[in-house]
Amino acid sequence: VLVVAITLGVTLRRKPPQQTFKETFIARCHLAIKGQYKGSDCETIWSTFEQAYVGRDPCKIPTDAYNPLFQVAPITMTCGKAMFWSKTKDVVHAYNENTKCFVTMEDTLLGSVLDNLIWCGKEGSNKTFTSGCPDWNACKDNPVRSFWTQGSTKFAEAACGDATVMLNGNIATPFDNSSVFGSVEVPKLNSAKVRKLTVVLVTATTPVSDCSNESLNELRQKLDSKIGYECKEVSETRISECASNDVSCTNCW
Ligand code: N1C
Repeated sequence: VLVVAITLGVTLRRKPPQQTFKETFIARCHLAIKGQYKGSDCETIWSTFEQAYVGRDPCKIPTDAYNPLFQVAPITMTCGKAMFWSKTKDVVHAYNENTKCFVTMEDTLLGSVLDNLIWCGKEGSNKTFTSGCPDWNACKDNPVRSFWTQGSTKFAEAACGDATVMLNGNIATPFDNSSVFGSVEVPKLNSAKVRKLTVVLVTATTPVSDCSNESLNELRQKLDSKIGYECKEVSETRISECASNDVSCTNCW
């Protein structure tokens, strides 16, 4: 009786099987392909992705390891629609999900598949791990950081026409030189393709910084001098109004 009771107890307490990393990857990939990327094959994308990091020291994955991946699932872009962000992810995605006015890295196939995920490999194993992986800053060449660095490089290189970035006006330094936006994307904006960068400085009721903030001067200096620059302070309230009502893409700010 005791053995039966224990066995039953253990069985009942066992958690339902979790979706594996691969299953999440494939499921999200199918969703993305349904939306817009017809023709891509999720199994091919998965195996190309995996080859970048499986069986390798998770601190020795250079950005180039993902080049084959970006070849099978390239970043595509509509001119005038690129939206960059830094420390404003939630606002940006809440706004874009409703309005579809802009395209962010997470709207690309690979960006939507890998958003909020963590992965790495291990030497001597052919598995994908989702815990025990190096943190963003633990080592530069980790699988997650190298993916976003390479993806953001390609996303910024693809930008054309007018580009927009949402920065956070509720912090003292809205432009952070060491962020992905500051260190990877800004240097890749090419004046042959990008006409202007508009900073939308998103502010709460009592803003901490405005368009005259010193860090935004740094941004201007870092930007190719032939690219135009404009900064607008826009309240969070206004942005959610634009997201919920019929405010046209060109009329929110
Ligand atoms: O370092 P950040 O922001 O400036 O990076 C944001 C910037 C965006 O413009 C994106 O194009 O770089 C791109 N990007 C992503 O798309 C992305 N999705 C998820 C960079 N990082 C991304 N992540 C994760 O968010 C990643 O794990 C990294 O650590 C954060 C970056 O957030 P941030 O500092 O607000």
